[in-house]
Amino acid sequence: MPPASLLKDMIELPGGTFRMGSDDFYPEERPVREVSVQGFWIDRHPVTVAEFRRFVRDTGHVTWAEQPPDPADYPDADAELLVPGSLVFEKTAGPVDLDDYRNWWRWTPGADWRHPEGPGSNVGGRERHPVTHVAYADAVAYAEWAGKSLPSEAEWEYAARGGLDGAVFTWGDEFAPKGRMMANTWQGEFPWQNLLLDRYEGTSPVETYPPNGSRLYDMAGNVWEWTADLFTPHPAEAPACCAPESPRVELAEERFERRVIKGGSHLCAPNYCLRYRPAARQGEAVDTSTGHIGFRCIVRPGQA
Ligand SMILES: [Ca+2]
Repeated sequence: MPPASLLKDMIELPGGTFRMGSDDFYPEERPVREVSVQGFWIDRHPVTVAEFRRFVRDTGHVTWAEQPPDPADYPDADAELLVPGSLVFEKTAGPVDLDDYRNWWRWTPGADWRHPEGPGSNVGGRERHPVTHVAYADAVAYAEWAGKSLPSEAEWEYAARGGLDGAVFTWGDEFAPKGRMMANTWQGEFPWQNLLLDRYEGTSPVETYPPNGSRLYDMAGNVWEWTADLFTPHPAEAPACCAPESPRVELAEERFERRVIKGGSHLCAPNYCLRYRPAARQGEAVDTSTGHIGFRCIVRPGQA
């Protein structure tokens, strides 16, 4: 049994068997199959800015986005891209070609977890928001520091379903039951018109919306979350909409492996990316950080 201090703000889930994936939405979620997981503990909410700050203060960790890239990793990249930075979402003035995510993702030198919109921005007042602009290695480093692990995709999806086997959303089959917004997503026409029915344009404080059946918060929307699983491109994969590659990687022709991210984010809109669902998945290159990806950790029995 892990020590009580480790399990603070974590929820214990018994092992079980569930239907993973969906046949009703995007190709990369298919097919539905039965999967079993052992029991584990999982963070009640995504790792927050305040929690990540404690980790950085304790370890001196410098995130991937804050480090100058090794030119050897990006032999074809322009010199101007070989500086610390991250991808920042920028709302457009009107409708744009949805097939090209460069229309709304801006490579932004100086953007990192403390400066989510780039130099001049800060996280003041956002201590309880999920940390963002973390690459896969940053999530792994945090988990190791905390004595935890990143979940597998199956563990993450099992937790997200909260006992509602086969449901479309983590709370049921209806997007807004009785008009109630259940997650921080994007209402309106992405990427230019945000109706803010859920009140938040960017990230929101964790635990703003109701928990799922396992008392877990933000398992849908707000930020995508890294999992430990390698992402294998699906033969009929839908275009990567929410997992932009840094322009450096695009030039370097995918030198970095992709890991599965889950949960959807505040940028997921029905007209573009209906992915605030437990079955939804994308593959993000491990060197890439953005303003809409964070993570949470688990503890497996015997780990501590
Ligand atoms: Ca929103």
